[in-house]
Amino acid sequence: MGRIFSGVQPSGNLTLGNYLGAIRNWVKLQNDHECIFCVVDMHAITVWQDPEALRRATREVAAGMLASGVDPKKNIIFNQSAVSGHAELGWILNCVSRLGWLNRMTQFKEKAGKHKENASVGLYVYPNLMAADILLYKGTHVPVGDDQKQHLELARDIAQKFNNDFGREVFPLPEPMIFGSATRVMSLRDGTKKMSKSDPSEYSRISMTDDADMIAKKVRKAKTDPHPVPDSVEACGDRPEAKNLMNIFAALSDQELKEVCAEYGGQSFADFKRALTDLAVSKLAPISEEMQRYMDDPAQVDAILKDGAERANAIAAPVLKEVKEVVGFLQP
Ligand code: AQP
Repeated sequence: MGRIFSGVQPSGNLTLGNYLGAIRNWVKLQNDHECIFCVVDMHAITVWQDPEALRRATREVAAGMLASGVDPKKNIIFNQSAVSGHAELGWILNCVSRLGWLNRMTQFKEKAGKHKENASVGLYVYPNLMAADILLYKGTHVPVGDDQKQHLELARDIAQKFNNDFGREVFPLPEPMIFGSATRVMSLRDGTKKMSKSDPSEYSRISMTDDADMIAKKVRKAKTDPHPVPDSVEACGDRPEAKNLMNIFAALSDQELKEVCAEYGGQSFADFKRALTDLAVSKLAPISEEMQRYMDDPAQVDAILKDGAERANAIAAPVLKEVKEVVGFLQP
């Protein structure tokens, strides 16, 4: 099996969505794959980040990975801006990617909102930088939540066009790896919207740093409907908030949604929410305690990121050299 690349933006506190949709799967992958896991700080600044908050969030995301069980010896863990090849290849790929392709990206439309002319150019070309992140390491597999599938398809288009334009098979076409039922965790306030770090409502998400009381409060306040817990997957159909809570339960307990429906179907949501709170606290509290331990020792986190950046750069440098050669850049 080839090489895996994946990343998380330090754009706020890690959420349960980041954990279930990404980081938890990385822990499973690390035993039999070569993995590069990146805190993508250059992506984070496509929208405004307070510099001090960015530094803190970068360490916190790294701490979240480490506390979840991502092993910095088996894998490479680093922050994107520490390897300049991301920016260099990003520029080259800006010149390969097409405006028409970027215009189809739904995430830009969602994130830029109504006033597109006020969005940063970086936000618009973000998918090109994401392609560079993967291709800089000739990554072959990318574990992503299904919200990132469109960007990954674009990365494949860019890789293919580069190879065609220059008549050389420089880049492999990276494949998505999509995992189980909770690949898309939805907002606790609106079951049709993704749970996000940057959602203005704190009650829309469970953060990986939330303590037991906060988790209980957020689950209690989570939106549901007046009906009892659905007793089958079909009965979840047009009940997005109910389905989301049950999907979260299923993912946290490593069960199928249908098993959760069979166990809790017909009960009140008040009872189900109590069970969900207990489960979420039992799974997340040890991680948040370990995260805190790392956050209390920033020098340790920085040393892990520095070591990771050196190892990442050792893989990236020859790839970038090859790309520059193929493109026709003189290299002193
Ligand atoms: N709600 C989610 N459900 C499942 N997976 C999710 N991911 C994010 N949210 C969910 C997955 O986490 C990885 C890292 O995501 P990211 O930080 O690079 O960017 P994002 O997808 O834009 O995450 P957020 O939390 O929504 O950040 P903001 O608010 O800054 O935009 C990805 O693999 C993603 O699929």
